Amino acid sequence: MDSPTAHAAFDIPAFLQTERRRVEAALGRALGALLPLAPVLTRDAIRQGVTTGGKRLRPILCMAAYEALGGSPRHGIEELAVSLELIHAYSLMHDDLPCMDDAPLRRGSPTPHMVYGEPAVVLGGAALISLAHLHLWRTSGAMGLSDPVRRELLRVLARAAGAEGMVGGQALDLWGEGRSLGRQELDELHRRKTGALLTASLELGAVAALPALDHPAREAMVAYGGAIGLAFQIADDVLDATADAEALGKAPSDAALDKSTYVALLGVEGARKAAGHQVAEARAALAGAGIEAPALEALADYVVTRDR
Ligand code: GRG
Repeated sequence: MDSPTAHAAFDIPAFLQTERRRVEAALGRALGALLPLAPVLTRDAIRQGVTTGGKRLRPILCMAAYEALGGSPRHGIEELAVSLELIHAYSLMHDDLPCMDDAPLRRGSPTPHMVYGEPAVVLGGAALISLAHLHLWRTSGAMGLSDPVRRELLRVLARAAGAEGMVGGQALDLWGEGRSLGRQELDELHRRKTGALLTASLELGAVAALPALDHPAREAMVAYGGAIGLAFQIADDVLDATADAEALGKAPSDAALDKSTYVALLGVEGARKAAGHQVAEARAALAGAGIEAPALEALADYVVTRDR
């Protein structure tokens, strides 16, 4: 999908490659510390869910927000940021279960329950939720953040992952199967299911970097996150409708699951335009707060131009 605002000066492929390496290294360290705390039955499933592929977008956004707001890359933000990836990994492990989307394939590989069985994935996913929060608590302490800031970080992650956010969105998603949802209902579903954790990624970076919890730059990051969250989902629907399972590395499609999508509602071109509109809103949120962040601007474009 071409973005009218594509950022020629910023080398997004090189940036993503460097940042992914940073995230993968921190994920390896996190798993080294956390896997011994998980039941033996769940360890292989957790390892597969966390380490097999993935764009690592949520930690990358968190690190980019932190650094855009003056946080130093030397302070270990990537250790904290992988808490988001642990929650994301659990959500995909559970999302693929037979009682949810019943998906055999993700990221080009058989899903963890196909390899290790449902009990390992149900329990491993559940273990990841608390391990992610424990990891956030430990890493924010190691960064030297104050206790009020650390509590706020935990609150942001817990709210985004839970009933008000991703789990609530997933419930709306299941309820919506076989129903024809309108634009407002679809936006609400995806603000929660996909958008809440993406927004929390920006917010965690902002809270960790800023000198005050009520700093206006935090609101700008939340607005940017909300806009790219919707853009991400609209782009996902376009990819789902226009690329095949092999290219995407996942199955089944939204159509096979009888889900409402932005493409069904707006058509492919209408959905592309709507995604572009959200990207413009995301950029406006940064500009309105005077935040200069070439990486975040380029990431907003990447969200709608990615091919998987
Ligand atoms: C407790 C059973 C139970 C469920 C918990 C499963 C769940 C609630 C929520 C899942 C919601 C969900 C799957 C959200 C993610 C939506 C999404 C667009 C995922 C794909 O994200 P990418 O493209 O994935 O960033 P990669 O593979 O790059 O990591």
